[in-house]
Amino acid sequence: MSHELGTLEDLPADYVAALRARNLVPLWPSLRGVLPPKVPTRHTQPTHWAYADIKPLLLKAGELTPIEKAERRVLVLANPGHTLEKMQASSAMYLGMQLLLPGEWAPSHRHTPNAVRMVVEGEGAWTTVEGEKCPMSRGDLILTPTGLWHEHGHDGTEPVVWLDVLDLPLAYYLEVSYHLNGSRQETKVGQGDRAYARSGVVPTQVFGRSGRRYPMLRYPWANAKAALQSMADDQPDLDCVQVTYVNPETGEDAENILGFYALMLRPGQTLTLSARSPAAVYHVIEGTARVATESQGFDLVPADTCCIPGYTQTTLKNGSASEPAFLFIADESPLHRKLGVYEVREDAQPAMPTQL
Ligand code: GTQ
Repeated sequence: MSHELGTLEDLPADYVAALRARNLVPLWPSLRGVLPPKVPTRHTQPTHWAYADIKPLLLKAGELTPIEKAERRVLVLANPGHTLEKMQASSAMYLGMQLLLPGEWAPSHRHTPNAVRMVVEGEGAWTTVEGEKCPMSRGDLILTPTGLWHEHGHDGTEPVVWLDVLDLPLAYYLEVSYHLNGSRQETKVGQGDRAYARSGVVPTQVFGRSGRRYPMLRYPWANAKAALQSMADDQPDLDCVQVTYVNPETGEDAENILGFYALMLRPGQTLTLSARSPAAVYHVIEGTARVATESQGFDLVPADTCCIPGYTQTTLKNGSASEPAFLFIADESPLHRKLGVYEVREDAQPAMPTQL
């Protein structure tokens, strides 16, 4: 049984004016808007950003704007469903393609939003995070979590480009987004990706844990790719050949708010992912893939990126029948789980998260 709710027009204009003058609003005309039936309203639209479009415009930015005038020379991958001015890919995710030219330096700062970098192309760049110098090569994932100092530099000879993924829209919405500037960091000896390089053994801390919330800051692509290939070889029937980037001391997601994964599509494979509450970003590291919802599809080539809203069944199809495809995925799962709103819909019938 559905009742038509009263509208604003049903009310006397002087009554509505009297409410408004006192910063009061009647709920019932807007109730269905904020609590729609079964499926949430999503501003996030399925959106594809082709690297072939981005790269020349990013290189042009390198000519137009010196690094000193940009601090971070980034073209933001903005979702039109949120309006471009909001600079967000989804409700919680921000995406940007950052360019650093040989010899340039993006000065040290730290901020409340968490960030990661997925290296797209070019050799010789590095990000120093809390004094740990992290070399950047194609496919590497570098964390710069909340509050940690970070700066980028480039000792190579060709432009370097990477994809930034931040939870900036959420931090901004929460009114907790700000930054502090610092000076060039002293780099220290030792790297988390070396100390934690062998699976199954982690450094023993005589006095408890390392005390570092983020013991590993650099996740080399060679390691993630090797793990995926082993899984695919060992388990020929496994559909979802995927690894999660985790904190090696706790096994928890690498960062607090966004989740990061690498996925392999076998040659010719089609993989259907159930509708889930978080929005997701797909970025091709190697190979080609089609990312499709029931209503739309995008054909992705290396370095292409797309965003799919939450509550949307998604089909991933390898574009090649002979080569595997490797995707980097970012999503809002850790946030949804912490908030208690994480949901998987195996069929069209919604079930509240508390019943799962
Ligand atoms: O590299 O520190 O895309 O602070 C946006 C904000 C990159 C960065 C972005 C940032 C950075």
